[in-house]
Formats: sequence, C-alpha cells, structure tokens
Amino acid sequence: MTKYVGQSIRRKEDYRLVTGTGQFVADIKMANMAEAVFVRSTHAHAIIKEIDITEAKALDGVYAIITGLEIDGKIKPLVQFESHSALPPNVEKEINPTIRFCYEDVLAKKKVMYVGQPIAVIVAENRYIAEDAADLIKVEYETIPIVVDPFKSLEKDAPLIQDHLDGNIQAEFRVTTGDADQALKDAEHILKARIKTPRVSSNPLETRGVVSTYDVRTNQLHVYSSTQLPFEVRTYMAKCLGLVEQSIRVTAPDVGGGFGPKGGVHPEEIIIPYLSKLLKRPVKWIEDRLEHLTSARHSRDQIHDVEVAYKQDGTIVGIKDQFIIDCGAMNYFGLTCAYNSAYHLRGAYKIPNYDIGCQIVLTNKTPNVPFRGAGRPEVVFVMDRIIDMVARKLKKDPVEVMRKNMIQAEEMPYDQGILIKDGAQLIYDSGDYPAALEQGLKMVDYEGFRVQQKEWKKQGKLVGIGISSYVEGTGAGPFESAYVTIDSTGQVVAHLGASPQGQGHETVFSQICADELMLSPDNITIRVGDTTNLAYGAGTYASRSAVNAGSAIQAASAKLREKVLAVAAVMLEVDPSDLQMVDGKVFVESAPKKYVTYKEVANAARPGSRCKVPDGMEPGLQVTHYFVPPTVTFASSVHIAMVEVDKKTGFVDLKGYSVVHDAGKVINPMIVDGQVQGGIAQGIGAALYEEVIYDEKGQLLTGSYMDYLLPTSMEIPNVEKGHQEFLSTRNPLGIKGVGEGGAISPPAAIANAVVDALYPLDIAINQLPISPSNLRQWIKEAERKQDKVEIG
Ligand code: MCN
Repeated sequence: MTKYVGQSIRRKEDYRLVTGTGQFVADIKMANMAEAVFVRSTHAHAIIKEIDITEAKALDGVYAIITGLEIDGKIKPLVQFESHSALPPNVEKEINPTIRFCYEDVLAKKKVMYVGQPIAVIVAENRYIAEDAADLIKVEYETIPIVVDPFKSLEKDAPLIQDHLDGNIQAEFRVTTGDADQALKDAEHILKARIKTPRVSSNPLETRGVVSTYDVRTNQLHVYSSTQLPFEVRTYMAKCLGLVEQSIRVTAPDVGGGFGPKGGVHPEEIIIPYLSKLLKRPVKWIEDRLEHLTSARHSRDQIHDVEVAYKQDGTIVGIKDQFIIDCGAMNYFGLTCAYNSAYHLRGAYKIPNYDIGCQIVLTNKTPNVPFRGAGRPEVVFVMDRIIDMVARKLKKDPVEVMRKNMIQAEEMPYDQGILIKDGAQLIYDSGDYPAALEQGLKMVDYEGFRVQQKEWKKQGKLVGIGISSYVEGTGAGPFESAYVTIDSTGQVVAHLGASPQGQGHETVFSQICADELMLSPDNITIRVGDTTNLAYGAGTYASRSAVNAGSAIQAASAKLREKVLAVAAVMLEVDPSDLQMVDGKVFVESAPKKYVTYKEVANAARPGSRCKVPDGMEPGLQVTHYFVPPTVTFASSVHIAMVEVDKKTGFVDLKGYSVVHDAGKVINPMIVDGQVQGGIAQGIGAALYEEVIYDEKGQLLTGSYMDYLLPTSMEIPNVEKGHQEFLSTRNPLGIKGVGEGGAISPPAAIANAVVDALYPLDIAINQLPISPSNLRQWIKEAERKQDKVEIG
C-alpha cells in the first residue's frame, strides 16, 4: 500500500482557494447582519476628555455606539496571555525575571496609549453608514508627553505608558552560561557593536475580521474570526465577557495569512461578540488596510549591544549582549520573543561563555507581538553579522570563521548549557550544520564565485555573497489535539486543534492519517479551525503544527486502526493479527475473500445490544489524542545570498538565493518548499524594504503601501533549495517545523552579501532595512571614515 507521508501530493484546499470559492470572514453574509466600524485614537498619548456621539447617533441606520466608559465593568481588559507568559520554576530561578503586569482596555477609557488604539465602535445597517457616523464622532483629547524612543522611555522622568507601573520596563531577565566577563577580560580581540532590527508589520493578504452571531434560544455566541488561535479566542472571550466557554463557539474559516499577529486575542474579538449579543443580531467587522498597518500588532524592534571576545584564529570565545525590545504600549506575549532571542543567538555555534540580558520596554506605539521567526531573525542578524565582522577584522573569509565555530555532527546531541523557556535543557537533538554549510557552498560554487568576483570587481561590478545559518527550536508545546472518527457511512473525519492560514494542513494531516488507516488522503476529511469538536486545542504558531498536530493525528489514527481491527476481528471471528487493512476494507489475510468494510465496522461499533466492540473498549469509532512534546525540536538551515550593489543609487539587486534546510521527516516536500520560499519572501522584505516608522509625536509615517514597501514577485528570486533530513528524536515521525524558517536568515545573508560586495570599503550593516537611502548614507559615512577608499 502506498505511503503518503513524504510525497508531494497536491494541496487539497487549493481548488477552493484558487477558484474563489474559499470562505473567508469577509465572505460571510447573514440575514439581519449589521456592520461595525471602530473609531481609533489619532494621538499617541492623550487623556480622553470627552467623546461626543450625539450627531453620529442621530444618523439613520446607526444601531449602537459604544465607548470605553459604557463598557466599564462589563468587559474586562485584555491582559498578558497566560499560556505564553507562565515560566516553570527552574527557568524563574535561572533567569531571575521581573515581569510587570500590564493591560489594555478593549476600548480605551481614560487615556490612549498609541495611535490606532480603539476608543469607540459604531454598529450600523451597513459599513457606509457606520463609516459616516465615525466621522461625526468628536473626541476631545488632552495630549500628554509622548515617548517613542525606547532609550528615552527608560529615563527616570519619562512619561509612564501603563499608569499603574513605576516605570516603562515591562520585563527584564538575564541568561548566562560560562563566564562572558572573564572571556572578555582574557580576550585576544574584542568586537563591540550595536545591531538593530526595526519594527515591521506582517501584512497578510487578508486583513483581520470578526463576525459574531448570537442565538437567543441557546444563549450561544458563534464567532468567526480570522484567527490563528480559535481556542485562545474562546478562552479570552469567556474571561473578558464573563461567560462560560461552552456558550461560545469560535470558528476560524479560511484564513488568508496570519504570520503571528493574527495569533493572540484582539480587542475586536471581544467587542464584536459583545455587540452581537447586545443587539441580538449578527455583527461584522472587517479591518481595512490602514487599520491593519496602524492597529494590527507590529513586531521585531530589537536593539542589541554586543561585546564579543575572539581569538586570532577566528574562534569566538564569549558573547555579552544587552538588548532592548520596544514592545509598544502593551506586552501580550510575555517573554516569548525575548526568550526566543536569548536562547537562539548562538545558533549553530559553540560559544562557551554567554551572557545575554533583556529589557522589554513600553513606548507609545502599537503593541509588538511575535511575527514569523519570533525573536530569531533579530538574533540571527546579530550573530551572523558578528561572524562576518570578526572575519573581516581578521582578514579571513567568513566561511573560515563559520567552520571554526560550528558545532560538529559528532557532537550531537549538543547541550548549549542553558534552559529553554519550557524548562528543558537547551539540547539540539539532531542535525549536521557543517554538512549543510558545505552543501550550500557547493550549490553556489563558492570557490568559483570568489574567482569570478575578482573579475567582476575589476569591471566595476560590485557583486557579493553572504551567508547565514540558523538553528530553530520548533514544535513548541504545550500540546495539540486530534479527534479522528469513522462515521456510519464509513467516512473518516479528523478534527484538529491547530488550524491553517495557508500552510496546507488539510493535505498534510490527511497524508498522515491515510498512512495509519490504509486509505488515500482523498478519502479523509480534515476539519480545522473550530472549537466545537475538541475540548482543547492550542493553535498555529511557532512552526508547531506538523510536529504537534501531526503527532496527535498519527497517534489518534493508529489507536483508531487498532479499534477497527478489534471490532473486525469479532465480526469475522478471527484473531486481529490475522487481519489486514487496505482501502477501506479489513481482510482476513489467510482467506482474502472474507472481509468487512469500514462502514460495516462503524455500524457494528454503534452502542447497543448488537455492538461488536470487544469488552473493555468504548463503543463507537472515535479517538481523541493529545500529543505533548517533551520540548522543542531543532530545525536548521544555511542561506546564501548573492547581490549586486549599485553604489551610486544604493540599490541592491538580489542575483541569487540558495538554501539548505533540515525539517526532519518531511510530510509533503512541495509544501515544505513552498513554506521556505514564502518565508524567504518575507525575509527579503525585512532585509531590503520594510520598516514601520513613527515620528517623535508617535504618528505613524508608514500608513500605506506607498510608504511601507513590500517586495513583490518581481523582487523575489527563485530560491534554489537543498535538503537534509535528520529525524527529530522528540516525536514519533521525526518531524521538525519549517513554517518560520525561511524568514529567519535573509536579513543576515543579504546584509553580509552587501558588505562583501562593497569590500574593502569598511561598511558595517548593523541595521535594517538596506534601503537605497540607508545604504547611500552608510556608504558615505564609510567613505568619509576611510578617506574615500576606492573599490575594485
Ligand atoms: N511540513 C511538512 N514537513 C515537515 C514540516 C512541515 O510537510 N517536516 C508542512 C506542515 O505540515 C505544514 C507546513 O509545512 O503544512 C508548515 O508546518 P509547520 O512548520 O509545522 O508550521 P505550522 O503549520 O505550525 O504553521 C505556522 C508557521 C508560522 S509560525 C508562521 S508565522 C507562518 C508559517 O507557518 N505563517 C504562515 N507559514 C505560513 N504560510 C502561510 N501561507 N501563511 C501564513 O500565515
């Protein structure tokens, strides 16, 4: 029987997605449905003196207008998500964190903390009327001092963002192993640098959206949200609205990209259900693009001050890093990105003395949350720029310094000497990083490139090559769920706690289930994104679904197979070991004409006096399994970028891009390649184009795609992909995650390539994006410093 895991079968969901028959939140239309529009703060920091809704309320077709004060005491504020914030005691002890409670009212009551914060909502017959009414609402503000620079926010007399705190440090902690101070004292050489990754926005094709209906008869809310986490939305809706979870059903229908910021819970996911219950009718809200750029949560925004101790031969002996995350006005995800950064910085390198401290700082900006990579692109940029700078100081090729410091295959599993946030020891489970590097170098003919590069430079062509490598903890817990059933028609239906935003889950999970139940994936229906059929689900983030949901459906399907065999054995009066399953039938191996179909088995398993389920087993063909990973599993990759730089304009032309990656056992190679390609597109955006910019008044200057540049298909080269398959030792199929990986390394690889193209001009690209204007500026500064060194 064909095995489907490992095959590039076509994505089952694509027919509906590419023929326009998908069902996104915006597609939902219901009788009697009203539409909502939010009024958002136009100030970064201000007291709300008065909100005058008189004129707006008088507009024909306006059903309700709600402000923060009106819901005071009725809706609890949003707080830090517990599932992401709680630390096990051993981690608490080790990193000694200070974490300060902060919150955000779902509609601002007394003051606003950032531009775009929701302060009122209008529900009307349709969106046109609601938008007109929004224009008629007059908000009187009294502006108060604003702070947008995280360093200024740390100053003693800085304006307080969260009024109940005594400062703007939301959290701080330190992770250490070895003795970095001593390593720096004893160092042959020391490198110091400030390396910054700017704030970016995730920009899924589909903006956010919520539709809520209220059933008066059952007192049930059914909420459709473009969320990555339907179960979390249910939990926080219940908490904030004071409801029981059973009275809430959350559905994530087709979701057009999420990338992190559609994870968590947003004010709109609380207030729209509240309004549908209040008005006893369906209410719909669809975010527009300006709202998305302004109010949908941002990401990254880290500044690292590093000191590196290294030897003349290129060995890096120690790193000390103090970094800041500008989390905007509220930190929803606790130490998630911060700790990811702290434990991923050293990547594929063995650096025995390590000391990293973090401060999460509040400012008058939109809250900052995880986005594809979640703290890793920032530190991979730091680490790979360090490698490159050390190499250039020592006049060595960066590859030599990479080779010198990389963990060797025979050293696996490798203990990095610190803890992971889940409390486990940071031990890389499997992989061969030097082999990935060598494979990548071969793919781009690195040596040949170096020869050719000299020729190009003689001709005045500034062509460079840059490398980045990362190791990523994927498949984070705490668990994932699968519920697999065979109904009375013989149909296999599997429900999963994780739901997709474009990753192809319906395909990959049917591949796993198919292998266990000896069926074709076409015969398996995967249901995702609904809280109805499972008591618990975690959701899609942290490149975790293949590992966790994949393992859950594998185990649930295997248990179901055992049950089908047990019932069939009773029906056929043979021992289960004499049975074989093929294509929806269970055969007696020694008498292949004797068989029963899954449909017959399902009917024989029905409860009642004719039930053929053996004693000790529950009737029915349904199994739920919760997979709990022991800890994360480590995927890895090497990225190599080739660029040509136009020194006059500062334009970087990406000539080629190659990747070697290890995702453990691959379920569907085509989907994995697509994930890598898509991630790289976002990484290229981060490297060359994207930056959320605020002025000193906290006003967003990048509120449209004229100002916030995204790469298009024209800017994305076809990525050459090489594969490794080192099985994970932490789940039964040996899977590692891949969804974020592509986005992690491009900034580092491209920055290193640009530095290489401009060499011997001593230009340190320690900031992103490498936009033409930034690069022109850095070139000018470097030329000034070097008294106009000529290149070539
Ligand atoms: N896969 C596989 N074999 C493996 C690993 C993964 O076939 N060894 C498949 C999976 O089965 C899944 C896909 O690759 O179909 C990604 O798997 P995984 O790495 O488990 O990631 P998740 O499914 O948990 O998705 C989350 C991840 C993250 S964190 C972000 S951000 C992201 C990403 O996926 N957002 C995306 N990829 C995205 N892709 C799309 N189209 N849209 C997004 O919003």
